[in-house]
Amino acid sequence: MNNMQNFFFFSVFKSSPIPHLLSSKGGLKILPALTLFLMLPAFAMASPRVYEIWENEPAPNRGSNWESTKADERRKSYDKDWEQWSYPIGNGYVGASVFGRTDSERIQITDKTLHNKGIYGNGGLTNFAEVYLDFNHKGAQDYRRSLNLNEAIAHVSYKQDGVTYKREYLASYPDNVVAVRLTADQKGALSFAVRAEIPYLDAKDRTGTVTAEGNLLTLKGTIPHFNCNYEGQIKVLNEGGSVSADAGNATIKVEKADAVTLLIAAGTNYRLNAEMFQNPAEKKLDPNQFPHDEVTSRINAAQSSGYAALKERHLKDYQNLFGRVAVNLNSTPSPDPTHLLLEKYKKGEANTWLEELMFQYGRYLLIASSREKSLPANLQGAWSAYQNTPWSGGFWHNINVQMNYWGAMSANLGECFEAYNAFFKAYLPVAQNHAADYVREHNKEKLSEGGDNGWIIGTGANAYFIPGASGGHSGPGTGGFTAKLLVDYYLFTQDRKFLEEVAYPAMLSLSKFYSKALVPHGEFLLVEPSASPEQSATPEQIERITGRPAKGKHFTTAGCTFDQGFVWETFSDTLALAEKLGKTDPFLETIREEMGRLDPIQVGADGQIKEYREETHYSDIGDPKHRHISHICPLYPGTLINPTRPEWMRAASKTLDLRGIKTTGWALAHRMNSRARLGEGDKAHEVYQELLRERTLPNLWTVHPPFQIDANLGSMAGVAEMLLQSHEGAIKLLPALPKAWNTGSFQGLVARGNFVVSCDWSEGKPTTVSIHSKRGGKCRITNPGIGASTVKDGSGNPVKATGEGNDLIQFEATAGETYVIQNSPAIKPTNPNR
Ligand code: FUC
Repeated sequence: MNNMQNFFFFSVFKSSPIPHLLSSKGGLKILPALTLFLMLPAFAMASPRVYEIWENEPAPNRGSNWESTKADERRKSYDKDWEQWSYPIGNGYVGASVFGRTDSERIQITDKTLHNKGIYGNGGLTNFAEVYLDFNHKGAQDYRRSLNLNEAIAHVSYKQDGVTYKREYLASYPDNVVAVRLTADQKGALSFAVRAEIPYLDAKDRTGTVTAEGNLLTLKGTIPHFNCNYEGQIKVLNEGGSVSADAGNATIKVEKADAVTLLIAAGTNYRLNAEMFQNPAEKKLDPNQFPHDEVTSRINAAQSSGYAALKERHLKDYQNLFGRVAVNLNSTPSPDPTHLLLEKYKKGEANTWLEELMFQYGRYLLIASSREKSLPANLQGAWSAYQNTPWSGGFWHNINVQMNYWGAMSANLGECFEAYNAFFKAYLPVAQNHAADYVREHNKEKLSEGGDNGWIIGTGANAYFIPGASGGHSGPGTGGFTAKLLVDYYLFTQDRKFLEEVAYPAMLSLSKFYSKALVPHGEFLLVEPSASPEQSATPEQIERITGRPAKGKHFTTAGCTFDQGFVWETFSDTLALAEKLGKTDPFLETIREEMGRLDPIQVGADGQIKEYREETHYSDIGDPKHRHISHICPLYPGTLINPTRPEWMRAASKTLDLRGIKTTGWALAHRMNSRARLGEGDKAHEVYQELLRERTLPNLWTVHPPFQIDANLGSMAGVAEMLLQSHEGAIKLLPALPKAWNTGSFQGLVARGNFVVSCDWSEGKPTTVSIHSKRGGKCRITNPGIGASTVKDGSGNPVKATGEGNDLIQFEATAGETYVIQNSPAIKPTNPNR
């Protein structure tokens, strides 16, 4: 046991809530060592390992270049240094990118609500501000910068002229400010200037001024497209020395201070509500509303708290979320700076430390970009240095935004989903109008004038706009894709109020829409028009299949697997939730009958899951290596393709083989989760390796390219999915464990039913399993050979458990209780193919 493990062992033991484990002297009662070991993971609430991204150099800042990426032909200004090297911190509302420079530090600020017209004309995220700290320190020694994931604090330290300078940066959620603390080991050593820039003013789609007065820099202005008034304040608080404003240069000068705290707050007049989506551009925001008072009061409150209290509140808030999950893939922390760690990995060096770090980074990024009362994590999370953020920095509903939340529940960050939940509630009235418009256009006789036509959301949404399912490149399956998040949120949390007030009404209503979107084709009911997201077909392919000239590069048809699959998932989920609530709406019988006529999954001549009903051989229509694998959605995040239909599982696996892994970041994350669902641990791991090798930057952001947060968050979900699954009515331990993770442990992953699960394993076999029930109810666990195990509660009392064959054990759990599953010697590796 190394020191760290030792520390962990004892700190866990000391905080053990089980009195009987301690003798009167506070020592151990003599218990069989094995039993003690078996019990540990259940009580490990904090991550014992320090996860850091770090470098020995500041981030370069060489400006941006105009170029296009392969994925997007439009030339854009790419700030590669920002994208590759800066470190992101965030509190859901704002993101800040820290460069850690010693000459002129750059801190780039994004506010998720600040939008201009955007590249599609309906709104787009834009850079809020650039903050600079001019130190003019050149030739610094012993330089180190890092992003500590256990604390969500970025650090910089170095020596200059014999003085050691230190900075720490945090984005506090409870106080909604970014705080930077600067210290030196000699009194009076801190002299620097603080200035700020409103970016892209020369593009003339924005007004703004920066002023300096006393110790306060203020940035304010408007982006006229939505009348978005914004304000940023930067307060410079010195200890020792002096602070003064140079109004002419809009700069604050710090001279000879001992320590300085900078407080940065940003705000706009944006408010998330239904009108935001209902009103035309010029009526979305009140031009006479200014964020000044609110930003001022946040800054003032933070100032009166003082840095120590701010930091304490930040740590308490953040660690409550982050510290819930620990994963150890039998790794050794790397001594290398992150870019080197990544380089070695790219060259083929196995390193489960990086795989673990990346998983925890995903959890970090979700916490930093999606909190209650803020907007959901957008395509770039909460970070954009651009005037026009790629793909408008929006919420893309044909996979990307859903992927952001795939792992929220399983990685024990359910609270982060609140942001999407609020967004959903706000856009619902417009989504209802979209549904009526769709039915009016495509299946008029089914329209209920003034009645309930359900709701639908199309692909490219943002903070001010949601599109309908207008056909084109993605079919209305986008709605079911979205709704899966609501269903899963309920299944994981078992929150009855959410079920009654949000999930069930949403599913019933979406089912109503789908029922109206289905068109009879012989004995079947098919979504029409229907399109498999973004798949592109050649004119020859389209003409051959339809006998008509192609109208564009996308194939619009009836009943592609993506749409049929999500209609099936929606109907099936609606019926399941209705049963939970004892609902007897006659419409439920309608969808039960319609479900039988969907024929969603078809296997083609090459043993593939067909993407289109018209297809015989794989890729008769469409790009054979396309990034989207929308016809695999019934496997993940859907549940229709499951082990009760082994021929479909085989076909899904074959399809993934054919599609390959030479693809974009998020597309790899979807493949990884899909492989996990198939129980193909090694293949899931291979995809994860590809993501790390080919689509990961030195700051561990993932790229399409360009940078998108979805693959960070989607691969985080993928790791959790490899270690624990619960979508088949039972908790499945280590369902897709690759050989590379032969031994390891996790604590705190969550299974549907709100069971918090911890597991140690060795040689691929679970050796220790503990389950904490948050809601009570039946707990079912499946693993080869687990049937003969015994179950004990937190006080060591045996619990009545029944096995069902060799591979399943179940017991009635009490809310708040922790159970330990003691392995039968018969237990086997979960994945026989390993
Ligand atoms: C979907 C994807 C693209 C890109 C965009 C933001 O439309 O097909 O690859 O990720 O979202």
